[in-house]
Amino acid sequence: MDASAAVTRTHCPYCALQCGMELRSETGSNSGGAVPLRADGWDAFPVNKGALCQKGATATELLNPAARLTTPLLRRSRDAELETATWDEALDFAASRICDLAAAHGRDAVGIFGGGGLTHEKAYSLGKFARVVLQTPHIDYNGRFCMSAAAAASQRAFGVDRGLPFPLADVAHTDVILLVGSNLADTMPPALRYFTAQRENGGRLIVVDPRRTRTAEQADLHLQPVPGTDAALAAGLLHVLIAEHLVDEEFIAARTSGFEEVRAEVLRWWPERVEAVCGVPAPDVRAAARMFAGADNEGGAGNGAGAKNGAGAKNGAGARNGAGVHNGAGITASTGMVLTARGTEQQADGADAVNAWINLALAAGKAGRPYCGYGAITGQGNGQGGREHGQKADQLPGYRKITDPAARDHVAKVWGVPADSLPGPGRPAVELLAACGSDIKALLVAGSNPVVSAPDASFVSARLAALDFLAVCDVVLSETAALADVVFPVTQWAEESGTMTNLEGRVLLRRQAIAPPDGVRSDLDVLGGLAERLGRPGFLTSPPEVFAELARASAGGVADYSGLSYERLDASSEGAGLHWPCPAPEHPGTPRMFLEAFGTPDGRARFVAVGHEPAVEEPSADFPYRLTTGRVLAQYQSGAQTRRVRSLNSAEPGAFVQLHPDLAAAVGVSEGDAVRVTSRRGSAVAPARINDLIRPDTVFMPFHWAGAGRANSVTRRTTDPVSGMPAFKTAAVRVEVER
Ligand SMILES: Nc1nc2c(c(=O)[nH]1)N[C@H]1C(S)=C(S)[C@@H](COP(=O)(O)OP(=O)(O)OC[C@H]3O[C@@H](n4cnc5c(=O)[nH]c(N)nc54)[C@H](O)[C@@H]3O)O[C@H]1N2
Ligand SMILES: Nc1nc2c(c(=O)[nH]1)N[C@H]1C(S)=C(S)[C@@H](COP(=O)(O)OP(=O)(O)OC[C@H]3O[C@@H](n4cnc5c(=O)[nH]c(N)nc54)[C@H](O)[C@@H]3O)O[C@H]1N2
Ligand code: SF4
Ligand SMILES: [Mo]
Repeated sequence: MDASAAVTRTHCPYCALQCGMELRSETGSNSGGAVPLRADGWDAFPVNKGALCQKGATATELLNPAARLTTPLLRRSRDAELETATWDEALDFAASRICDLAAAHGRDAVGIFGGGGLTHEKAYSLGKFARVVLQTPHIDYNGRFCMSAAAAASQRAFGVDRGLPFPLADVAHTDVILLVGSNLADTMPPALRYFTAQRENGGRLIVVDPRRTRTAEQADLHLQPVPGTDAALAAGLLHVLIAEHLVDEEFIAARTSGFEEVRAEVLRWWPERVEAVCGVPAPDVRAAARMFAGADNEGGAGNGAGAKNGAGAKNGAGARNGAGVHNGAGITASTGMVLTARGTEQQADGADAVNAWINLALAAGKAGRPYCGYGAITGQGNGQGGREHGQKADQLPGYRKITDPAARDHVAKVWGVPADSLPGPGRPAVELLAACGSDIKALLVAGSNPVVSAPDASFVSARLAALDFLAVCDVVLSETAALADVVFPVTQWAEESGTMTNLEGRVLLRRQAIAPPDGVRSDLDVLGGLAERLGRPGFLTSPPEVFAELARASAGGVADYSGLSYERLDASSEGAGLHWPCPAPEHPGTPRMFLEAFGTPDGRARFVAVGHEPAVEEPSADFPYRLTTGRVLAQYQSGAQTRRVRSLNSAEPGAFVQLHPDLAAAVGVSEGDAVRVTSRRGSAVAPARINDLIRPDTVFMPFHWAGAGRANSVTRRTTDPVSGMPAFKTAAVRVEVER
């Protein structure tokens, strides 16, 4: 915060909603001086409009120096303990280990594992550091665990992956929303208001989740499938649309390709068969399909049939005033959205499952016009931006492909290196972690805590321990940092400036509000310091300069940021940000995409014929139930941050196993008993929470904790072949009382 300003407007350190917040000095309060700032909602910021969840409201506790690292740590030999070190010692040591290991085993023996919570400047610099300084192909990041399936599916269907191709506020004006595998009442509480408003406006909500969550409680219709069977369920809904002549033939003909293959594919998914596979009653499958098509003659958010003529007026991209409304079969004039999140995506068939849902939206004509479309609800703070500018194994800035010669030329010019010096694609996250200790000898981790959050975490911990060298940049001594040879204590969030892209593709400036504690440096300084020692001085470390270079590198790419700058983001209508693509300084940004054409070469959205056969680990006599995993409101991700915030920890102090009373009775478990959940990989133990909000054949565990309650000791490393997404959300397990 500059001395003259009493308030700094910035954004939350956690999720992809990137709620606007105002940070005020706490001087004179009874905080005891430990946390110098207080966070309040920023009323004018259009996404959260002043609301913060429990995590955002308490986020300033993360700034308490007592909770965090303030000096580099060094393990001088493999058996030694971590000791404090100077920055020069830590950087010298790391650079010499990287140098020695690359010399002995080749440049490909060094890898980087990044994070979707990092600012653009950090994520972009990690990608550049890998390709230019280390010259290794091996960089990937935790977004592979988060966004990869939806990203792959969107690219297949639309040619572009922008989580929501419309502002979140559009939800409130949409007739029917199909919300699949999202518990946003807990994971993005301030977003719930748009869904509440949608229903107040007469719209309807269908939720698909094996659990009756607080989100599902809001729904007009809740489908509770067996985990991992979403693709079959989506096929069932589409089957009903076709059987009952509810598809929008006019839209399909005008705006899409590939429907015939999909029509043939879903013929075999009649509702009774879907019921047998997914456990969703056939009448509910029919009801959901009719409701989604707007064919059950009930409700509607009052803007169907082009009534909402203002629809196009609000969007920057030359919209059509409701002209996009197709009257195909007479029913598709209603508006609708399909929104997915991790429940349907973190599956061994994650990308196919998402395409199955997109197929449904396209067939119903609910895409490419106002208040219609498919969106993925991005998770991490910069989950969207973190997947655009080169942190991904196969990617260069601007959402370019690293295998595309033109992309390589363009980016190499910006970086001032020969195009043929840029490595090719590396390995997706699960493979990268699995190669540690074999092909990969040295790894730099920034912005992730895979010891808690990676699938089959015991295996991953063993791989990390088998490395010759592990360096971790973090704010706190996470479980992963505790395994490292060098730990760099870095600045975070309100202690630095940076840019983020929220779930709507809105690029935001996260303003610095406070000076970092002594002894702490930015991730950018760590990379700059290493680059210098590795013979590449001059690596940019100032966030606005890095952003300016990123903007140039992205020019002409799918995610074109070249019209953006710190000055513009700062000034943009009181800091509300600008939506990409934004290819020129005078370009207004693009809040709504696809109204005229989709992002494919022919402008048509593609139906993707997917298999629909559930790719789950089937239960067996030894492992008769299914485990699914996810989140609770008061903890965030691996818990590295939120487990250090007092009020959050008292709200959710530890792991638990949610199970249905019937299952509890069958295995002899009572409320609060320690329950052991065991898969073919390993087991976790946590107290039972018994309620009828979950299917009787399924147990649920949140994944925020290390130790005995670590859910990822049980999950599997199987990944979706299309995207590399791990199947976090289904494992066959045994459930027992722990004695
Ligand atoms: N409090 C909190 N908020 C967060 C986070 C956090 O850790 N804590 N993390 C942020 C991040 S990075 C992300 S990615 C988002 C995630 O946000 P969400 O996707 O909303 O979160 P999850 O709890 O992982 O999963 C959502 C739901 O999927 C359901 N589910 C499980 N299996 C299946 C299935 O087979 N099919 C379907 N349809 N549903 C299934 C679960 O029961 C769960 O209720 O949240 C963001 N916000
Ligand atoms: N079983 C199961 N496992 C899951 C999931 C699930 O649903 N079920 N969800 C998956 C998903 S969607 C995600 S996104 C992952 C997330 O899991 P992780 O990748 O472990 O994410 P975080 O816990 O957010 O870790 C971020 C780390 O970066 C640190 N950090 C914060 N700011 C900075 C910074 O500016 N610089 C640096 N260097 N570090 C910083 C934090 O202190 C923390 O240690 O978990 C995945 N794992
Ligand atoms: S919803 Fe997300 S961005 Fe908003 S306050 Fe909560 S954690 Fe922060
Ligand atoms: Mo995520």
